[in-house]
Amino acid sequence: MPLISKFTTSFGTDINKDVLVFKLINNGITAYSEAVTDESPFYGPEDNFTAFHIIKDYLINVLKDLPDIEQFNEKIKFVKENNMAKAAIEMLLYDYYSKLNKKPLYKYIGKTRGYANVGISLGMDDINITVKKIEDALNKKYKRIKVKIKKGEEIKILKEVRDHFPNINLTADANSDYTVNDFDLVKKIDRYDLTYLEQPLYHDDLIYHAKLAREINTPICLDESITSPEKAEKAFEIDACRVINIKPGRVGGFYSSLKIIDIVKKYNGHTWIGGMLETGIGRSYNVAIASLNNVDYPGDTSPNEKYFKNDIVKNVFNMNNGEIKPYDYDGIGTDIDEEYLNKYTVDKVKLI
Ligand code: OSB
Ligand code: MG
Repeated sequence: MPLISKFTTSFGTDINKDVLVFKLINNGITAYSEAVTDESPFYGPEDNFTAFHIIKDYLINVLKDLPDIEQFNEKIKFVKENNMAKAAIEMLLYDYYSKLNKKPLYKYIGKTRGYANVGISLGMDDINITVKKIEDALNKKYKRIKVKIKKGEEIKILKEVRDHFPNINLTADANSDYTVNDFDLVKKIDRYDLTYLEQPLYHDDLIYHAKLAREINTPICLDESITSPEKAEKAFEIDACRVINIKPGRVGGFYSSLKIIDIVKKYNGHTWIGGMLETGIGRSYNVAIASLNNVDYPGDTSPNEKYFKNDIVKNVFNMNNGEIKPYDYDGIGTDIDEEYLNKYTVDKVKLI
């Protein structure tokens, strides 16, 4: 699916979204999910090919007996890591069971405020384009602006953005571009008064983030490093971060995401729901969980129109005053646009 605008991070540029979509039909119920893997393992260790393999050769066997969500999470422990593959199937079960219970997903999973607070994630661009995109986002009432940075470009980007917008809720995401030798450079980011700095160091690190946290005033938010509730617990135990970006795909699904939300609360941290440039299917899961009371910061859950001219759902989200309401239909509530789904489909496999 072509993206409306290219998306550049410290690890690369996306111009298209290549996505695995899953469909489960049972008992007259149709559930959908997507894997948040990409073509290449540049954000984390998985990609579309590894996820497909893990699902086809291991996870589908567990799904066959239609376990409940807890059983599913228990039974797939024999597969180590591969969280994005696991999440795609686990979340399919969340859609299925919330539909079976005739509840919208956002009411099925916890106490909700009824809407998600929305921020925007802007890829790296010519700085004038970034400034223009921030103006647009502020006009649309986004509640937080996140810019992507990389080593050597951070000062240029953040200085320019702060000069134009001295008072906005601003954050920066390095996608693990810095090393333990870059602390002096990273500490300069303190000047720009960020609400937090997202994943400055190695994708799987906690210890050096804790060390950096002792030397910098800007709170650290972890994304890539938090792959499980255990990791979240460890991160807070050693003060590696004050904030966690939860991507349900990265942590193995909703069951782990909900546990992490509780852990963040226990340590008086902050949390928000991230994004992986999802289609309307994955987006509906993200908006549902972002609406929970204990998700206190605005997430990367922009309306569909930021990403795709023609999404594969008909009922796209609208944002009002920086807020998006989850659908009030059962489950994830998406109305699949079969025409565009077919148009973009390059391959189809029946797994069960
Ligand atoms: O690090 O949060 C990230 C997109 C792809 C991979 C990693 C990240 C992102 C984003 C975009 O920041 C969030 C979104 O708008 O979906
Ligand atoms: Mg991130």
